[in-house]
Amino acid sequence: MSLLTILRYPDPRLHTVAKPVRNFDDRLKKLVSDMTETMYEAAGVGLAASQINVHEQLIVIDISDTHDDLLVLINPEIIWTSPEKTVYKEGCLSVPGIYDDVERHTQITVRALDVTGNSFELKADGLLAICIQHEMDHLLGKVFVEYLSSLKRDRIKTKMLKEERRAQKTSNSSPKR
Ligand code: GNR
Ligand code: NI
Repeated sequence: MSLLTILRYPDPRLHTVAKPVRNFDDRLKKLVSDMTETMYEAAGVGLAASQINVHEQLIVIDISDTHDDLLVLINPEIIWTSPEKTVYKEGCLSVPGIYDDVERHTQITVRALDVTGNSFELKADGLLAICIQHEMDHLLGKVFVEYLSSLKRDRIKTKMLKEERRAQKTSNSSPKR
């Protein structure tokens, strides 16, 4: 198992559109296992492959408090959405420290493949439905801040770049022995 590096907004690679997974092989199983470990370590409820710079349609989700309810979605498609929508204060591991309201479908039905390539359907509501829509946006190259006003987005971009420069300075001024 290995921890993977999560890309941070405004990294342009986050806007890459993911391609379908074609091979259900050992490489895929290792990727799922490393993404799961990375999600748990970062205390996230979901992670899309796009966030670790792998541009394939692969998502891991676990909204449980106990880290024992893993959901793997490969090549997911939303096949039904409720007319009702819900606003929720979202966050993202690629935009740490930022939380803001996003409107999503309250309920969805998704069709996806599991890690062995078997197709399944899942009806979701609550945080799970929100999380699936958030992760599927990542696969399309979309980050939640793109739903916010351009004023908010620009402020977030500036804050992220400032923090990135700070982190670089800090690591340079304390060289490893
Ligand atoms: O950990 C996460 N929490 C979260 C909270 C509200 C709505 C969506 C999410 S997903 C996020 C992890 C992440 O960035 N996945 O892409
Ligand atoms: Ni995210």
